[in-house]
Amino acid sequence: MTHQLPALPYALEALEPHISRQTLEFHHGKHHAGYVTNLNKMLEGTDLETKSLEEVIVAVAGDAGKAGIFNNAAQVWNHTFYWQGMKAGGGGAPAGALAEKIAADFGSYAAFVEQFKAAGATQFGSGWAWLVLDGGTLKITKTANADLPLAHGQTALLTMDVWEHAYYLDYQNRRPDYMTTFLDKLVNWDFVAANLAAA
Ligand code: MN3
Repeated sequence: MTHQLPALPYALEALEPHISRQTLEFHHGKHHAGYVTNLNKMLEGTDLETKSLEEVIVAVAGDAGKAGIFNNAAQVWNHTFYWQGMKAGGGGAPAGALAEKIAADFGSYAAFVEQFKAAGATQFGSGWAWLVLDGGTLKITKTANADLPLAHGQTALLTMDVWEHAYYLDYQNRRPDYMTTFLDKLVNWDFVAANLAAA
């Protein structure tokens, strides 16, 4: 199959002032689009050409000879997932069953926030911070570069891109400010709750 760049689930300026139109133009229109283009080129004529994105990722994960395919396929998946995890007017503590699950597995929402920010802050260089479901328990993880929970038998519920291209135009080197804004103003908890319910 030919992989497509999915449209953003909101307008380019929808996340302003927290994430600018300019950041989304580059991040979605250049970076995410570039991974889609590269992936399609790499898969052309191979036996992976007919596979779904998830099937490609699982098939090449851990295969050093196919790291280029893994990196581009995973980055296509990661960015599509990241966009869905944000919305205008999002952020703050969730409600309902998700709030109860967070309290049960982390102790409190504040403890979740602390762990999630720590994962993003301690990911040296490029990568992602995640809320995942692992064996029925919520956990915080971080991955380097393109790596993702699907390659580790975990179910992703939420991700935060901590590559510099995600925040540099708006926050320069202040990754902690971007992370605080992501949690306080942008997280789409409806998306996270739906992922948890479907897991
Ligand atoms: Mn990115």
